[in-house]
Amino acid sequence: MDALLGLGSNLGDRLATLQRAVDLLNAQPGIRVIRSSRVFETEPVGGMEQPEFLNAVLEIESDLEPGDLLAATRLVESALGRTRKIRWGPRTIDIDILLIDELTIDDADLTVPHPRMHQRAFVLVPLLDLRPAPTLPDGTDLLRVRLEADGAVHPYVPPLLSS
Ligand code: GSY
Repeated sequence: MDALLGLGSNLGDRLATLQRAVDLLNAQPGIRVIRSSRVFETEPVGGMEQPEFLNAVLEIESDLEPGDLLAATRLVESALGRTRKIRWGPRTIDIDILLIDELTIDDADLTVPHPRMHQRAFVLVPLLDLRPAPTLPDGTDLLRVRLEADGAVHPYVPPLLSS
């Protein structure tokens, strides 16, 4: 299956962390990173005073079941020092599953499409690098949605490369 992952970091060496996340994801059995969007520097969303984020979106190919894909992303987050303390707080790395093919999943620990992806410029702008006319499985045209979180989003560096 083909999936899109959202990456974000706003603590430590943010760019090195995103690159390491790409490399660790690519090294997971059953996951191949296909390509990355550019990396954007983005205003924090969620109301907390915190450093700016770097965000990117990755396209991956995977033969894992969605639950196993989630477990793999959690493993990579842990390897990069992510702890789950403050819900909207700063973090070394955040890896969100945005879309998996045309699937809709509503489980206790995994909702796909990601429930807030269509409201966030820090997801939608990088996503446009990979999907110029993005739609949700229900047909929603993501170019026509009203953003609730449209803080500043600036290109920072070219796409991440996977080794
Ligand atoms: O949901 C991801 C973590 N996060 C972010 C983020 O990745 N980027 C920006 N700009 N704001 C954020 N607020 C949270 S929470």
